[in-house]
Amino acid sequence: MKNILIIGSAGQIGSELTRELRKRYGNDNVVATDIAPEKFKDELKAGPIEALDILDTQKLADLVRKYKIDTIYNLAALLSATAEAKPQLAWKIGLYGHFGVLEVARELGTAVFFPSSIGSFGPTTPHDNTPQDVIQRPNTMYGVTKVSAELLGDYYHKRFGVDSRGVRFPGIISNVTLPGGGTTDYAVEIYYAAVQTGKFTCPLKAGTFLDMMYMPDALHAAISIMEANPDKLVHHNGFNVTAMSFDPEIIYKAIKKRIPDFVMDYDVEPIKQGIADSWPNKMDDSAAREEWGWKPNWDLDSMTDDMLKVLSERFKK
Ligand code: AKB
Repeated sequence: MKNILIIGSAGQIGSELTRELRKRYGNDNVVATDIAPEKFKDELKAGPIEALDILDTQKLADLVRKYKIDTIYNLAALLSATAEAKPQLAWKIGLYGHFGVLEVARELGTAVFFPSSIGSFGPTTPHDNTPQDVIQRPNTMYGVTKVSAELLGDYYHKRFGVDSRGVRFPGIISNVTLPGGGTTDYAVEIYYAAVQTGKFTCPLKAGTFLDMMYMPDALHAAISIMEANPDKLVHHNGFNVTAMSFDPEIIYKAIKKRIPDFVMDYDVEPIKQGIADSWPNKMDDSAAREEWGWKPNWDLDSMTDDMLKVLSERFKK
């Protein structure tokens, strides 16, 4: 990777990935784009920024030519619960949008990163130690777009030689830009609530286990897969990657150990609960470990220490 363009730089992953890629590849070599560039934090203005709607394939191609881009990170998406509220828009962004990215990649010879998700699995997928290659019949629009984009990436690789790669992200926990409309958002919100109010109402039931990951590991995954030696890759798109699996009680106890007055109750949101119930409890990520050396660095305890430290500093009374 020499010249990189990110679609969705103002989002939860995009804002931090832009910063990390610029640290490694230089400010001028990473173009930050978003449909809402007014949301860019000031530090993102240290390098090139552009307004881009992912559905504007012509503009994407113009930017790829203008900045001599060799790698596109496509992070544009509606998260799972929002996608259930707006399925038509989720399809357009997730599928038409990604089709346009792959077409630009085919014509102009760029590599592509696509973030698939635990949402690409469905109720008939084995929930424990979910294998890399297994039945994927998601029953959400988010999942339908994710599994379709994985397949499109594989197709463009085989048929046209496009270097399309990607991972299946679990819930990502972070403290720079809040996620919005995701099923796993509770695992971010709980830390903010613990620090700001000492109380949290959880939208998922106790016993709902899901894969999760701290943002530094997610950035490491998104960059390492694109830097991996292509000769070693058997899979290309949709590598399972995970760092931890917990349910609301386990994360609550990890926080309460550090903030003893913290309290949590439940008010289950049926849409989110239904989505979470259809997703794996814990994925097997051995293919990513074997093919490109994936290994997470953060677990629940180290992440909780860091999240609480950063947020307590920020919201100090
Ligand atoms: C969501 O909850 O929608 C996302 C995801 C797991 O893909 N965070």
